[in-house]
Amino acid sequence: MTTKPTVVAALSAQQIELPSWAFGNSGTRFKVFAQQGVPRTPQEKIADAAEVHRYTGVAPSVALHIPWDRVDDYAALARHADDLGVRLGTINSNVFQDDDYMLGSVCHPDPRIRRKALDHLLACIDIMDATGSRDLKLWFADGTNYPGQDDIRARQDRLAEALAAVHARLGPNQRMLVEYKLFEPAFYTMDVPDWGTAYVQCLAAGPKAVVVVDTGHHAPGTNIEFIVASLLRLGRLGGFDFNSRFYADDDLMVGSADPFQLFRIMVEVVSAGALSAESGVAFMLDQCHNIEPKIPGQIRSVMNVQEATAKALLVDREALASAQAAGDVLDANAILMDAYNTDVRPILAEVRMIMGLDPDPVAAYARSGYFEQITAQRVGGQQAGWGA
Ligand code: PSV
Ligand code: MN
Repeated sequence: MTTKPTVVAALSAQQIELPSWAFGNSGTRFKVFAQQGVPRTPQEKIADAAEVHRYTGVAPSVALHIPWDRVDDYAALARHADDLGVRLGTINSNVFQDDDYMLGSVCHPDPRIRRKALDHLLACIDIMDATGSRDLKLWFADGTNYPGQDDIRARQDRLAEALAAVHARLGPNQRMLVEYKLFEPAFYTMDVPDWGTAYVQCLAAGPKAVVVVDTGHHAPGTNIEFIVASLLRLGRLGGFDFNSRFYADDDLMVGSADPFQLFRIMVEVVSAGALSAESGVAFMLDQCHNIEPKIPGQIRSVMNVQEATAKALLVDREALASAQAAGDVLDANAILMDAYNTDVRPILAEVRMIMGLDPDPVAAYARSGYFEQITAQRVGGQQAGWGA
């Protein structure tokens, strides 16, 4: 049975990366609602992310999206993060918001557009060199809307060519995370629609290419923990983009729509020994807070991941293994459900107090006055939004 000190140690060592774009204004294609105190610059986004880390203690890095977070001096941005007690994390490449990319980026039929997209990906690695980031995240909006629109196999070849070039440019301690998505913005074929395609492309690209599982990027009913278990077994799970979905790529707060699914995913992670930072699995949030305040939304999301993790750590592994070996279906299932049904909030409060934090991060943030401060200070200028 996992002992309490082991659970406490694992929970205090957990690291969850925040997305810079969670702090900007966001919405749907129907409306983006502006909120008060929203950052105008990458520096202000990092300051907000640092607040989430201040109250949770387990969110020490911020992912950037390029060009949304473009600055002149990335080393200076990394120092700014360091001054605020956090660091820059994954660099997310953006080859989907330029008119040139209407028919795709690295899979585009025109070699000029493919070259332009590849140059952007390579420029993102230059940024990683300056920020000290380990991971480059690659998500391609590439695909087709109509049967016959383009050659499916040729597009896979173009993708493979680009991924090989990116792989060749990576430094010894850098990785590329290939993200898949079932549909949207293309509706007939996406060029990386599923984990199988991502995995096959990673295998061809080389050992530094790993798959990232965005929990919102699957068809309803998909058994995501099976995918997670398979990728862990194959040594190609690079990380997660966590968020929740009811319908499609909703980007809601992780653990809000289906906390049991998040628990089942974390059970696979814990059972494969992949929770620690050294395991090479990156735990990132990829969310937008359209109608809720953003900093508390991120704090709540981090806490939701912590709760699912705590429950996964509480699974009595030895008892589960015996029940499984004995073919005791009901007992095995009951052992898992016992862990899921445990109220882990007291143990997480204890973990926070051991870490010198307030046991209630949401209340501590609300009391801090930070929101009132940014609301008063961030007047004028252009608020950041999805796309800037
Ligand atoms: C695409 O839907 C995605 O999940 C990718 O990770 C992008 O980089 C991110 O969302 C942008 O919000
Ligand atoms: Mn994502």
